[in-house]
Amino acid sequence: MSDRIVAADVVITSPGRNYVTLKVTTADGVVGYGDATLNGRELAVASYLRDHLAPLLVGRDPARIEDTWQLLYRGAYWRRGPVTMAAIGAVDVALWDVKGKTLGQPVYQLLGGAVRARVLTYTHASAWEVPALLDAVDARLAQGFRAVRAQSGVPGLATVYGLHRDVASYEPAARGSGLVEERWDTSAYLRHAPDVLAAVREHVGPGVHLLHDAHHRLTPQQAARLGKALEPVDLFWLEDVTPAENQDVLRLVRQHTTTPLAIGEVFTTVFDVHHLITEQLVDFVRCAVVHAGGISHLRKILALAEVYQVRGAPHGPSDVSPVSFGASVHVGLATHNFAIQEYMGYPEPVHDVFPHSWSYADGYLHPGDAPGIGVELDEKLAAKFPYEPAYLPVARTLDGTLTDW
Ligand code: CS2
Ligand code: MG
Repeated sequence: MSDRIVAADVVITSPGRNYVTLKVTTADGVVGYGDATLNGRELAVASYLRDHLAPLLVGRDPARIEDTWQLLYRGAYWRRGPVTMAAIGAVDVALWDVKGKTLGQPVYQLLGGAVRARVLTYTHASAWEVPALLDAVDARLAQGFRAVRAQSGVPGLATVYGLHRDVASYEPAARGSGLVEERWDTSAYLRHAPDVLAAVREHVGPGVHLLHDAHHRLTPQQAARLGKALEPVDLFWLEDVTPAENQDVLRLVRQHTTTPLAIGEVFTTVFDVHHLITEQLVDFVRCAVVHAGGISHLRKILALAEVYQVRGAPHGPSDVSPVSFGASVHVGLATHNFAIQEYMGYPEPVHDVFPHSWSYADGYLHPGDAPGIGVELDEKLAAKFPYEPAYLPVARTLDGTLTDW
């Protein structure tokens, strides 16, 4: 192939929340898009791409996806980490997009073709009080979802990560450059959460998959206790029980509970999760296309996971843009041990800024059959939504000690 990359541009837009998109253009005029969004650290990845990777990309053969990945990963000397891996992920997805468009095939065909008809998805139901939470779950079931993540408020606490007292939505990043501080009390949460989830199970009956996210806040003992207390609820998974940099502690959790565990949204390479996988410390690995080096690297993580009967369940909040969300659904359709895709949904203008071939129907997703990833960027519309600083809150315990959010 004599075609070359002639431009690698970065577009930052904020249609309800911030997104960083890499646009790769080839000499033949083919355009590929990759998502480089890193919630709260968007501009660092934009600079990494503009200042350090774009000069390397211009003049390269876009067909050499794996070689480019190796160049960007090994060639920098500095490896891993979310900024580097999100930037490499954006390049990787943009090149898969170019390849698909060049060959006239949706990316899932290039990954070996469909292994299932559609990809199971779960969404969020969040509310401060239990009755409102049950209503939120009902609303999600009415939309056809068969799997729902349930989060509630905690008595005695004024705020809980991602929850709004009056709005049944979950969008943890607050616009504005000020730091938002929340108060957190794990004991109060542990006293309340099992009853909340039991009430949800009782309400929906046995046929619905229920999930819950503990947001990295528990000690190993607390995680074990919670997992055990939730066994009658029959969760699809309990997510991020501990700050999982110290992965050995999960052995203790495993010894005490059969509640399935899911971890990985903050991990960026196979080297960060291989222990979780090979020691079978989790049931689901949650690395996202965007944060784990793109389609090429996520496939390697999932290939390792397959050997150990660990299944893929990529992170899919609103801070994963429709571009990498689409890429994830292609991977989901073509990867045997892909279990479920999180779909939190997007603020309305996002669907217009990123017109996409992927679609949701009746609890499932499909990537569509447009060549490439099937997600475009309306640059004119994107320009109407300039970047606005937005940050996740931080949490302090009742005595004022900074804790895991
Ligand atoms: C959450 C995320 O979707 C999830 O499971 O943990 O919403 C997370 O809070 C954000 O992606 C942080 O950027
Ligand atoms: Mg999570």
